[in-house]
Amino acid sequence: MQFVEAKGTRIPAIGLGTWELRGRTCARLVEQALRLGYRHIDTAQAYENEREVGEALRASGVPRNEVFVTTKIWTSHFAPHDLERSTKESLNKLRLTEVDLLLLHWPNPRVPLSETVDALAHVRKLGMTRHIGVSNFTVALMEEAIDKCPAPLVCNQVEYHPYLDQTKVREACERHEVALVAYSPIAKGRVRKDAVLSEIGRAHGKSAAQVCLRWLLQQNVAVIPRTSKLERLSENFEVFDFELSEAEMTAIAGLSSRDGRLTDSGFSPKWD
Ligand code: 1BO
Repeated sequence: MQFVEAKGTRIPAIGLGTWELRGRTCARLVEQALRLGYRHIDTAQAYENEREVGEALRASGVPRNEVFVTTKIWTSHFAPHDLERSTKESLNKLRLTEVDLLLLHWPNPRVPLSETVDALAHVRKLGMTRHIGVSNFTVALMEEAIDKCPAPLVCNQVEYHPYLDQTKVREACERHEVALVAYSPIAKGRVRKDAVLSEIGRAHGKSAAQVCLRWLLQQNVAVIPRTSKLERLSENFEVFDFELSEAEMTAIAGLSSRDGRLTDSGFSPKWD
């Protein structure tokens, strides 16, 4: 297993994303992923599947201390007491005493960031999570959070794939020793039909999706591809036995475009 390291924290470089997976489908995929060797599962309060993730974790038989579990607090729970209460609720649903990483899911300008990061550091101190971080934070917001948080922030989880240039966020993460975790790393399946990725894949005996994941891993980015198909779990995991050349890395970076972002909303910050 390869890891992405940040401030002494080791995050398994590949995990299973569970956004939009619900009920039995979610539980089946998480359990199977763990049986296949995945050791990093990503969930969130907003995904409404923490209960199923916890069930799958227990059903897999994989010891708890071998799996890196991330969950995220939704923005409506950012006021200090809410944050602690909703973290307890997440742990109850997961039936865990602590998670490995607890993230603020999106920035919320309606609650002062200093209060929210104080509360986040507090639940870490209480032992509800081993590590803390943020998600969907721009460089400026991430730097503000780092500045105001009394405990180390180890991760910024953002959308990242070849169609979306995230150089600024990636470089800021490097500067601050924050792990970048990429969600939607295969652009919700769009990379599968990409001519450039497919051609590079042919040279390595790999699929376009595997090339795309490899491209991220070679930038020291952790990836959490989501799939609803069992057969894709192993495909996404088999990305550690080949290496992209400098020229291939550059060709893939050239696929980004101004309208490459797939996840946006009325409450998004002004992106970098
Ligand atoms: C709104 C969910 C984005 C990915 O976590």
